[in-house]
Amino acid sequence: MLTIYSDSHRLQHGRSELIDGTLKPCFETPSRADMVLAAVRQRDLGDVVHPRRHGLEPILRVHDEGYVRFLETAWQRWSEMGRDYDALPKMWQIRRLREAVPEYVEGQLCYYSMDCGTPITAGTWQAATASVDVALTGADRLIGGERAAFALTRPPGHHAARDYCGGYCFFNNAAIAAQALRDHGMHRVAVLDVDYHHGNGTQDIFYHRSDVLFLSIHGDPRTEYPFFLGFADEKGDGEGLGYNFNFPLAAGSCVSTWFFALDCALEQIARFGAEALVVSLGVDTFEGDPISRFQLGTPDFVTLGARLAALKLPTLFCLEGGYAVGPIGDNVVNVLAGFEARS
Ligand code: Q9C
Ligand code: ZN
Repeated sequence: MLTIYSDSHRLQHGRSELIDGTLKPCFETPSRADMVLAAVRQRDLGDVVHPRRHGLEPILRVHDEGYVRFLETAWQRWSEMGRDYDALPKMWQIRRLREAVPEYVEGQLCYYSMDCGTPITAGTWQAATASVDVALTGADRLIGGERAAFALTRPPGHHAARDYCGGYCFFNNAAIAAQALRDHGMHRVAVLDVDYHHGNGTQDIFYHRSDVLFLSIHGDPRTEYPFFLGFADEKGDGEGLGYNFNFPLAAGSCVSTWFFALDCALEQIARFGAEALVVSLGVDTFEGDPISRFQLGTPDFVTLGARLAALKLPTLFCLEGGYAVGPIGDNVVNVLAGFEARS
């Protein structure tokens, strides 16, 4: 399987994250992508190519223009005020506060963020746009007739909605790629999110649409991030009613429970008649993940890949989460190798 990768991911390197009451080094690090790339090479998954630049147009197909312009200018405006540290919000536009977009950069940072764990740095814009290009180059390959591609996207994307960042995500790589597949003649596209956390951003983007089916298997938001979305009764709205499926599972759920949910999701994808599949591939479902609580073992990821291959669809994998840095490469490549073995 072809891998698309860009070194620009390294430009996103946040300093710290608030965990258990103290500032700790960010879990979402450049070493994650390095480890995945090393495993791709070591296990001879296939060629590794650089992305082609696609510009802002495909991003603006799913993201709000004000939000995109904010991200483009945020670091410049933030550092002009003499700040040399990561831009993180300290307040949110919660109930009964003004809804207008603030003018000042710090107010905008609060307005366009969902949490305080998604640092904007000097290199964020470059890294995030390169990550989108990685996903879009993968989509190009599918449009060109390839069976599958692996977009080694970092920073990840699935928590980024139309007009906010969060959960280490700035642009929704998988959603932008799914939209690009639609725009290039694929009539029905399914996005399956297997990251431990609910793909709130992707759900937000496609919630009112029937041409893109969204399905997510994740830790129950009653106890897990992102808390405010990802419940089973969210089924889509308007035209999109019946085209959104959430499979929240209790934190600590066992492997067979997880695979049962996967089977339910795959059945829906087959029923939908998808012409292409985008997989939001987070491996933070791994038993050793430091911030998540499912129990998949490294060999289980081979099974996941094989089950996905059984759909017989052109498939684009986009990397999302996974924070056990040592095993992340094997876990990701196991999915891709499991897929290839059954293709
Ligand atoms: N104690 C992705 O996997 N913080 N994002 C959780 C847990 C946010 C994860 C803190 C987790 C976001 C792409
Ligand atoms: Zn995650």
